[in-house]
Amino acid sequence: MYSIASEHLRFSVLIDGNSDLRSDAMSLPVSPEALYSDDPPVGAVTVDVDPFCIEFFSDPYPVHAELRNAGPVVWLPRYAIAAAARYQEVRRSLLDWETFSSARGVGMSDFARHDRFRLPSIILEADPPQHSRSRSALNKSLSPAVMHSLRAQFAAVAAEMITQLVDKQEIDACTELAEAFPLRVFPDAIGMRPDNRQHLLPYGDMVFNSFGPANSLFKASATRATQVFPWVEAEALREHLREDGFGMILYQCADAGEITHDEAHKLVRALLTAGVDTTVNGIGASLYCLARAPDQWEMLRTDPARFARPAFEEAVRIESPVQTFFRTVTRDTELGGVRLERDRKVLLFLGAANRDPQKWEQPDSYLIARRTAGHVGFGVGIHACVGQLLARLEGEVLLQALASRVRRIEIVGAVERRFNNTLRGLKRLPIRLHPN
Ligand code: 8QM
Repeated sequence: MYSIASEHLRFSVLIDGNSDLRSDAMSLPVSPEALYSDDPPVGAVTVDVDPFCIEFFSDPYPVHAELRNAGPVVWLPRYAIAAAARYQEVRRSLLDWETFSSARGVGMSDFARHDRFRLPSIILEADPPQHSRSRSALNKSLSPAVMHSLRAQFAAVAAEMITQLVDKQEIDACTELAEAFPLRVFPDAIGMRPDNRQHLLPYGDMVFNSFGPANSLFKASATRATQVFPWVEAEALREHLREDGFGMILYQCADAGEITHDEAHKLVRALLTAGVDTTVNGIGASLYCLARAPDQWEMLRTDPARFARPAFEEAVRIESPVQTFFRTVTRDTELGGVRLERDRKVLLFLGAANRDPQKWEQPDSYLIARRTAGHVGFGVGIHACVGQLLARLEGEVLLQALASRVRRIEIVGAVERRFNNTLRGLKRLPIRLHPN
């Protein structure tokens, strides 16, 4: 057992031994990884794969197909957990928040049975009515009007960055573009102080790992990043935010009595947690897709103002930077004809749903002119990404700046993947930028 050195974290992290987890699972059949003692739902086909290991992350698509083909609900014996990988069932569970609750955590562990890794988020890990209050405050801070006010500044930063990188010619698109751009514009827009922003990335890496099992990926990122917990909490304080940032809008909602000041602080923390790694991997996915699809790059270049946004959206569909989330079943129900009893966790494969051939034509092709409506890369229903307008704005202005100045992007070295229990993306993408 490993405890995080932060007074804000009252819960211990289950890193070694998992003794607590084991204690309520004593009678268990199952593998050492399993948190649960549940039996498979009747009618769920067993698929003995590990969707949280490096081998899977390196090429998840054959396994996604196996999971979709096996049935509407499958059973993963290694974790003793039910899962859905087809578009229809993923979408249905996301839409039915009353039956498929978020309040017991959207990771593998169930807040009602296991220790928590961090203080629960009052937006991600909440149901109505708490969720509704948090959500309406966040909606104000991330409103279309606020997004409109950010566009010119984002576009100016994108243009400046691309101009510098074009001069350099050979760059790592991951660190120098996909990470650098969000790390600059997003904390600026929130109104965060300039120092130490690079800590947001290992922090996010740890939180997104924590939604999976307590495997070696999670342990490694937790060891690296635990010290940043108190730092993130401090950054989210009102006295550390600029008056003109959108983080302050949450404190203004508190002044107006819509939420408490403590909730405002927690929601700024949520923005800092959810807003960086996600857009980094969305932009990274766009660059990776465009670098491998010269015809799509050419189409983007014919009209960057028109195609930049759809090019980003299609990358979110096909790469699905957030690959999975869990829900907890609150009442006996049925999913795709399979009975699910209350208190079960269900693993939802957003990434597999976004490539389900029952829903998508040429699901594995990156096609920027396709209709992407209905993809679940940002989720759907009451928990659908509240920052999606901001994510799209970042993706759009960056791709537009790139496609306006660059004739060709060429991969010039070994591409390396970054492995995370929830996020899909790269660590290294060496490219040459051929200027117009
Ligand atoms: C994921 O802390 C939070 O509220 C939070 C953390 C991660 C996310 C969302 C919210 C979905 C992007």
